[in-house]
Amino acid sequence: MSTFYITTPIYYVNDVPHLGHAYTTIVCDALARFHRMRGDDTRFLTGTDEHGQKVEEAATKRGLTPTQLVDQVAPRFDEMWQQLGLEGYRFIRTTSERHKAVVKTLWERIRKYNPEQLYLASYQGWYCVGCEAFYTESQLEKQGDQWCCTTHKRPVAWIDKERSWFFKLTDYAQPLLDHIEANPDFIRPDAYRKEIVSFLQGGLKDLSVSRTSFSWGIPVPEADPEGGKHVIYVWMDALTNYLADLCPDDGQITGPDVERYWPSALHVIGKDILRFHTVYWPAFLLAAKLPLPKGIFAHGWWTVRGDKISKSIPATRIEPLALSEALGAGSTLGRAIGIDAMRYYLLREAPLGNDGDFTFESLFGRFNAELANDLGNLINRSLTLVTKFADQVKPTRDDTLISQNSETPHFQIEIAAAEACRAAAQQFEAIHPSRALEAIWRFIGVANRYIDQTQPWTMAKANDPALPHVLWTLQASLWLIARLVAPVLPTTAQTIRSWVGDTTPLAWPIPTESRVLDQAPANLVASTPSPIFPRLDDKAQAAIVAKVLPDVAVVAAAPSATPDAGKPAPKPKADKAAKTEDGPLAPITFPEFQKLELRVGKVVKAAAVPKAKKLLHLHVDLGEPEPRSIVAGIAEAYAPEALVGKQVIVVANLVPATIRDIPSNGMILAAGDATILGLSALDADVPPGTRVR
Ligand code: ME8
Repeated sequence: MSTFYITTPIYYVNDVPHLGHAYTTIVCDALARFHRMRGDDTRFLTGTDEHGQKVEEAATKRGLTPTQLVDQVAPRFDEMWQQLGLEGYRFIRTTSERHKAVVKTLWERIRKYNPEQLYLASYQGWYCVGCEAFYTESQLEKQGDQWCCTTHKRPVAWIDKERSWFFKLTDYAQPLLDHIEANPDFIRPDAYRKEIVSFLQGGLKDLSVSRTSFSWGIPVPEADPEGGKHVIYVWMDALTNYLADLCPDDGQITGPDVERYWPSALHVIGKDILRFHTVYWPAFLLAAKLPLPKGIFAHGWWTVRGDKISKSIPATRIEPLALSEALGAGSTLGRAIGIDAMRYYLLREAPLGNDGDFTFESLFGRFNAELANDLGNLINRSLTLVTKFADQVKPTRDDTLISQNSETPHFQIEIAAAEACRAAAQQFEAIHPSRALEAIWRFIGVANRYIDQTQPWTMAKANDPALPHVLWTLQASLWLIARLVAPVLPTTAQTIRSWVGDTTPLAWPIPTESRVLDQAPANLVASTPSPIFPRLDDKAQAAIVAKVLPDVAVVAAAPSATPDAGKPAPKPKADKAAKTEDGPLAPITFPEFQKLELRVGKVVKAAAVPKAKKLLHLHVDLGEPEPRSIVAGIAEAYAPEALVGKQVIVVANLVPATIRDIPSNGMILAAGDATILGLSALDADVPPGTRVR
């Protein structure tokens, strides 16, 4: 039995998960499911990255301690993976004792094998808190007079001579180049291998691996003679998770799970964190005399209208549960089917490694063409035919029909089935799920054509003796398709299996020569299906858009004709805007605007409202004799103490109200919802009461 160990990046807990995080995790889940079906001893790890400046700052911003923040947000990731039905994953948190112990061991091993690999000096240079990374100016871009990070498009911070431990990364350029040359699959896809090779050929600089300007991290396990209090650089800490989950509780990097799984480790990551995984991580491992993982596979980014889906751009924040809920709304199987549809779209639309632009038109195009039409109709037609004739005809395989003539549809579908099993397995193994799906859909196309060619309803009228074989083939094809789609569409697979009465263990079928359908159990019993992927009409599409991205103005119209599988989805009809509450409103005149009395306020007091999770009771100075009492629904995003002293903009002439027995005389302007909420900000200290025009 082979082993297969697959990991996702561990995600920062400065915010809750979005579709980008779900993407990597779903890719790994699909690959893990495939390997389990192949009988491999499979381990699948994900988790959360909880230390570092970024998380510390996010906590401060919300008026929380880092521990409070990470304990609040880390479970949201685990819960999301459970709600998305991810199978058999392990979840690691970098604040766990075992992880911390393993990081300490890694540091000590690096020191032990060559003490000079870690030395004290001082760091000066640019730092992007978003990436938690040090940059030279050549790696940044200039916006106005500020250096900005190319990923976050935000100004980087200058670190001025911070005392730091350095890792002698310089020594590892050549060993890494040698390893990459000897193991061409170490970095995939090939474009990323080439990028890293040229980066290494340019030479490396030693890397600062500790920070002293904040404390939220794992302490360096040895004293600084000058008394500096160092925490280990968050990337050295985070990368170690992949090993830590295999180690025993005492933190030693050894033991049965390390030996069993580490040699097969495959890190699936986004292209944003390629350098950390393919340069720093293997260099730390080489320095600690530990074996390297088997490989790193980097995928591209999902964007929405060209912007990377990210925490910082609210208009791109697609919430995976909302998306799957909305997609499954028309099916009797509900969200579970919506999850399958989302998985299918993510894995099919963009070949792994490439970027993908999320558009509703392509999502709805694929849903209607490939799930509702190709797959849904095949299931429906096949089962309806088999059950319709069940009283007169027992589906029975007839080998003679296959061997007689290689031109017959009976022969062709046998060949196509075996080919689909082989090709899909090969593509899943090579980490090309989109190509695996293409191969499976080719077979679905053949199976649909088989019905058109054989016309079982005509055969029945003519009492054709080949009818039992045709019905058997339809049933066996569904048995096979359930298995082939199972890694990507687990609920669909389970549903098909129950409809054909397949109770045998879910294993990946291995063809013998050019036959595989003959492995279908003899005792399958078909039952009547219900529509698994009902087509999304105009109304359903508009409802999905409104639920998922109310801010997106340009929305797909229903494709007027169903596109064929593989062909690009149709273009949307021009600018058909979703009419949602948040959509554009009718224009107003200037006098109408002037009726709004917007004023600058300063929060002087803030307190929770008893038994109201979302509400805070604020006292806001508007330059009037007494501060105003205002009740605001911002408690999920702000701790009361974080608000005192903040400038806000208040709608001062809102009709007074009483909320939970508290007078509320005005409204605070804010953008977003509980997960990311910003109060309207002023970039200068303006006296309370000043009118905003
Ligand atoms: O980088 N498209 O965490 P993170 C595709 N903690 N994938 C996306 C994506 C998008 N728009 N946005 C995010 C970190 N991802 C570190 C990792 S590992 C030792 C430490 C996915 O929360 C993608 O896998 O910023 C990316 O690499 C990861 O989320 C970044 O997550």
